[in-house]
Amino acid sequence: MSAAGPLRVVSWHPYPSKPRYVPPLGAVDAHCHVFGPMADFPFSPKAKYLPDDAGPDMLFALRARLGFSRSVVVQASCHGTDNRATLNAIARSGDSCRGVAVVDPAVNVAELEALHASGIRGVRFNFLKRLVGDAPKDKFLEVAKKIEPLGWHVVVYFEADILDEMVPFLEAIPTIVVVDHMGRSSMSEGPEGPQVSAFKQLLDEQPKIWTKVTCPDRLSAVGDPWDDFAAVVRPIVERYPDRVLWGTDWPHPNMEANIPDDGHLVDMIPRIAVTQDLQQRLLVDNPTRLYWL
Ligand code: 0GY
Repeated sequence: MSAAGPLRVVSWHPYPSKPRYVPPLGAVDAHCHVFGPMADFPFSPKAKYLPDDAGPDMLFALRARLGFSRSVVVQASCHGTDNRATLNAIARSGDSCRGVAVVDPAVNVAELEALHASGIRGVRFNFLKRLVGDAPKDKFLEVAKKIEPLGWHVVVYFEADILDEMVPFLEAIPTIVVVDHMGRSSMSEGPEGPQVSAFKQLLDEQPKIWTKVTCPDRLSAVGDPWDDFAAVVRPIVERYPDRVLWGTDWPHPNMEANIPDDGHLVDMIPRIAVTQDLQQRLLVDNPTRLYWL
């Protein structure tokens, strides 16, 4: 704690490089966040980390530098169930953003309809103990049933060690389910490693499950240029070309070390989606289907 209050952490690269890879027209960054600004949108008293402000102006400037035209803002755990910072980013984007909210399980239909009118198209269920206090599966399933009539989907964030216990829960969700960061499967074990194989089995068994092929910075054991990530993720994109999304994860919550250069993240795209057709599906067709139709 400093004289000015608790330390607020900067988790993003100050000068991201301009990527060499140029995304197709209409490319979507389907996983990013905004933090505050805190003066307008205070963080949750239950937040497990206190980031510096990273608001919509910064997001839009980075997006333009990286060659993307649309973004999906995913409500970060530090804002709890108060979605105003996410809604502010969407409102200021001129229809170029959609959002994924975190809601109280007691949310009612009128509140969900208001979120829909503001650009929300999904809810996120977070199972990471270091980010949230509890993750009540029964309550989450009630929420999933409430959002189904709106045509929304569910985004789920969990780590590979609880995949087995997640399977029946994921099966019970009546909507499309998008798993963040491939369920944080280990990249160091290679494309046929036990965690990646178990995750692919889940995708084979449940065709409603999509995944975000994101976060080499979080998942790689070898660091930038993240060769282990490229080796594992390319076969996933090729096997499930219509069920994958890509995103920067900017402003990279909790990345105090190994903060990625966002330009390098974009340069990973042609290594995991090696044809123009795969890139078009990953960056344009799939996210457009989920968020803009
Ligand atoms: C991510 C990953 C993380 C954090 C959050 O909501 C969040 O705070 O999602 C993380 O710390 O792994 O997807 O942004």
